[in-house]
Amino acid sequence: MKYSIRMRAAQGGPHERGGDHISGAERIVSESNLPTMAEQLVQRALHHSKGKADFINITIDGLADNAIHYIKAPNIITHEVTTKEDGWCTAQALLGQFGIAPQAVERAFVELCSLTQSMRGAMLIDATTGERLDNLGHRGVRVTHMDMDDEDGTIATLRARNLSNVHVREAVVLSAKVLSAPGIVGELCWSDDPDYQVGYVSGDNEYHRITKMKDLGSPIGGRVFFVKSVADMHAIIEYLQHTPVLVRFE
Ligand code: WAQ
Ligand code: MG
Repeated sequence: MKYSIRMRAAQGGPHERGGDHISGAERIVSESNLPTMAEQLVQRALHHSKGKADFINITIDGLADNAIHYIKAPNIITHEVTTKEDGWCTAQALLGQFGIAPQAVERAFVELCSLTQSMRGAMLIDATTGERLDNLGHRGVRVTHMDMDDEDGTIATLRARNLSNVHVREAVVLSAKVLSAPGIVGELCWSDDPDYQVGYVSGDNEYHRITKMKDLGSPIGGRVFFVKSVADMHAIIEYLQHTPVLVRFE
């Protein structure tokens, strides 16, 4: 049996009482690795560029072996851009290639750019009409129960491609799960970490890193998942939140 272990941290009290989100992370590990992992996640909550957490929640739940889905990581491609504006143009063109309608792409950028604080999860936007489909406001839909299948192998594979930071690993795992959800055709993301400007778009089993998607120093990030008009929203949200997924890198 494996365990899902998840951390969320906030400042100014718990998220549900209006605290500001500082950091969140999760892993899927064996029983023997649980104590070490709990410590690592607490350390991470306490040392974050967004500030000092005064609320930290750790949740652990057991996963039946036969409940775990194994999926492949998308191909990773990096686009070097010199300005945020170039980054947005690159992102918009790629999302168009994934079959997302211009008004949906437009809506996603408008929504992300009008945030005055970071979301904790993602907005679901109709890939044809651009309509926002979840009604979860600032919380959005949080994807959980995911990790790399083979940590050492994954780190080595990514490092060989000069992709050694934790942002990349976590974002590729999340995007792999999102792209494997029934009815999701693509994603747009940039980080809420003030010192991290890289963002990405994904679709067609590809993960396109774009080196500048926001201004340095901005603590506001977010994600949009683009959903086919005919999709079953309940099934998508259930999968994103509860189906345990391990991602294999090749
Ligand atoms: N489920 C749904 N949305 C999430 C989740 C999640 N588990 N985690 C984060 N988000 C949303 C939330 O709105 C955050 O504000 C936003 O994404 C950014 O989260 O170099 O670091 O963890 O290839 O700050 C992408 C590029 C980095 C990596 C993304 O996101 C690379 C990043 P962060
Ligand atoms: Mg962050």
